Amino acid sequence: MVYQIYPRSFFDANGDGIGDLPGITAKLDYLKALGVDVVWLGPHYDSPGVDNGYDVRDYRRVWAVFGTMSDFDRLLAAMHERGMRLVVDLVVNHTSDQHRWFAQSRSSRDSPYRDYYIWRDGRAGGGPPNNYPSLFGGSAWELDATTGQHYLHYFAPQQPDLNWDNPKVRAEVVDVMRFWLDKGVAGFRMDVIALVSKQTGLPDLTPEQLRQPEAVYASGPRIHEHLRYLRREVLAPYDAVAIGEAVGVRMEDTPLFVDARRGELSMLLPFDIVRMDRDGWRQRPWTLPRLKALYTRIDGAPGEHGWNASFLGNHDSPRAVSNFADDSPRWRARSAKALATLVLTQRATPFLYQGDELGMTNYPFERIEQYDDVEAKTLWRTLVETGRVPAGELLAHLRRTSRDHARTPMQWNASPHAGFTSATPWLAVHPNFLEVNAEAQVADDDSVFHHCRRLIALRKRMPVLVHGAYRDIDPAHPRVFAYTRTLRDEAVLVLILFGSDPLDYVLPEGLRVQEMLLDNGARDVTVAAERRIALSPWQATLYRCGGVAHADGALTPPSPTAPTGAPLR
Ligand code: TEU
Ligand code: CA
Repeated sequence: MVYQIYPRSFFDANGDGIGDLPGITAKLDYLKALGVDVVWLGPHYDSPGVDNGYDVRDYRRVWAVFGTMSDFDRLLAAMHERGMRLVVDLVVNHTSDQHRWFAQSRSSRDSPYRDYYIWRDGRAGGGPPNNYPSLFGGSAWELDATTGQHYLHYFAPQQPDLNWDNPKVRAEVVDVMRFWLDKGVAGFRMDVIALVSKQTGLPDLTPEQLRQPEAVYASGPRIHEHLRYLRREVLAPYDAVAIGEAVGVRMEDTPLFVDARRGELSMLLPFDIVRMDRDGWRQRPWTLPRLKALYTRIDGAPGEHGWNASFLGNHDSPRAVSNFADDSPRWRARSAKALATLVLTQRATPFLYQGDELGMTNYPFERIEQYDDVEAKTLWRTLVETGRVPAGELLAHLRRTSRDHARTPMQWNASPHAGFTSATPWLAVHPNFLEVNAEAQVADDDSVFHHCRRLIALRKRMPVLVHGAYRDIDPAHPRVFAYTRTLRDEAVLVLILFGSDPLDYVLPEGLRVQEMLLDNGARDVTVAAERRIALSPWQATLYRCGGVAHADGALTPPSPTAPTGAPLR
């Protein structure tokens, strides 16, 4: 089970208002109590902080605001003492524009570093070389006055894209990976790794392609060659885990990245669910059947020789309980537990994002000045300041989907600034920290924290929850998410009721529940003999069920002598 830490917002140990590495070390026992096996640490490298570290200035130096290299070594040693492993964030599609390579590259057309990046002349009549948009909004090209050429940046202008067609760049990346592996990290979460191979000739995008440019950016001609190179040169020799961030990857292409026989990545973090409701920067309404259909497709995507990652929150998404469930005071905790149940019962490595184990919620942003995120600011500059979109429309969108919702400081306790810092926090703390905080939840056995802890422990005890076949047993139901996990003669049924109205649910023919394994505190959990289950709002329950499992996850009805659904407590 992987726990994602956004270091800037986790815990501030030196009182400057910004989270840091000693802060993480101070909280390792909390993570151990939760059951964390692996920590994915967001970029900790020296950076000017335009994109909070996703703009690396020196890959071999710890960002001073987070601490020193000995702080990193102490953190890693403290993790190893607790049997935990560390995965670091590999950001090599681009560097910061303050990286020395780029300073050299932009200095002259003859620089030996010119081809570390992607430079092109503008169009004859002026303007950028092609119509590529940046994924943050605006053009993906920036004119550099010194040499009169444009350079490519899929993200902010301060994040120039590296040229992976240059073997020197690929060798530099391998060196950086070896540097951190030699220090003892277990592997990498690879930032936008599918984007590193650029389309030949960089032709304009068609109007259709412009609706989802990342799909073009993620299907470059040499991507699999480059990934096999990394596997051969460094990932295999160190037996390192390679977790690919899959923005832009089409689901049907998943096996090309993760089929173990191809020797590329260990797994992909699929974007289809967290971007399910998006049309560019706008958000579309979604339905539970659509979500369920995506889960079924994602479960099958890696193929029999591949593997998946399962997540609903990260530092680029709004808070899971606000985005997929109900963050009202009455249903926040119950529905956050329901989402954690969903994430932790998939045939995939489960990822929990910091604070989601507490059911932390979106922040009540009102004005653009309250946002920190370069993406929010770029959207404001390119859409509102140009008069294309009314301020109110963009603010309404950002209030639901901005990445800053996930970056408000971790809520540790009810002391000032939620115990995150003794100074003024770099980003506002959510006002609900008095009720929603780790200390209160560790002391409350019925909390989201303890539900996650029990789920993680159960998953470790039951191979069927890790490797069992996944089968949605009621894909059309508008409110119930019901699926089985089956492995040989073991079968678990997961029932989750979305929404705050109770519902009597009738199990499909042939399915019988035998015992309740875990539920999210929906007190009146009963299983009547005739297959009817009275589900209470946002109930999430795991049942062991009878019947013999087949490879496709189908269940043969239990033998007539098997106990029917006896009433449970
Ligand atoms: O995110 C890539 C990515 O998918 C984001 O562009 C996201 O889709 C977009 O912001 C829409 O919300 C990775 C990192 O996770 C992100 O934090 C970085 O900003 C980005 O790459 C550039 O490194
Ligand atoms: Ca600090």
